[in-house]
Amino acid sequence: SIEAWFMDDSDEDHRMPHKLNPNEPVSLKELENIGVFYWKLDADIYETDPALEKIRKDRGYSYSDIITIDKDKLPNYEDKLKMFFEEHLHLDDEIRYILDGRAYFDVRDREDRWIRIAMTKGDLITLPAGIYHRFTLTETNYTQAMRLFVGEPVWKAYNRPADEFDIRQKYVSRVMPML
Ligand code: KMT
Ligand code: NI
Repeated sequence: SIEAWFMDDSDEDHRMPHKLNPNEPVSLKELENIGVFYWKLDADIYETDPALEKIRKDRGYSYSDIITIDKDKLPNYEDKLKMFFEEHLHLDDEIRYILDGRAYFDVRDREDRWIRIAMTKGDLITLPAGIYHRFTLTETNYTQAMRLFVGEPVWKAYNRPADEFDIRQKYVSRVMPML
């Protein structure tokens, strides 16, 4: 199952785990409450996997590509990682399937605390449109991920603050209806 936890607020290297002491884990249920969904798949067979095909068909994920995040393989590696780690949102869901290596996705909870989601090979996650989040490699400095999208991909990120966007307000009213 997935491993997630509330982050400490130290400024040390963000590729380290940043767990609280004692650790405060976050359950899959809590992630679902903020619109984050997760599947475990067999990444060794991603090219022919019927389970992946079914998710793609059911959810309309018509587009896919593969990004390798490695210093020697990704053009503008440092700039891209810096951008990915800026807190941002998108107008569409962010769907990522880890084929190799490791990565962290950090998402804000309802009280604006950071939850860190540890992703390893075979983990597929969907972050809802409008959620504030960021991405980093781990201390292993390498991952390969499939990026999925409904229709033609739009990668544009809007850095926080982006509270006036319709998609943000829709997201907030969906997951925080009492506010
Ligand atoms: C994003 O928008 O946060 C990303 O694309 C993260 C990097 S893709 C593995
Ligand atoms: Ni993003």
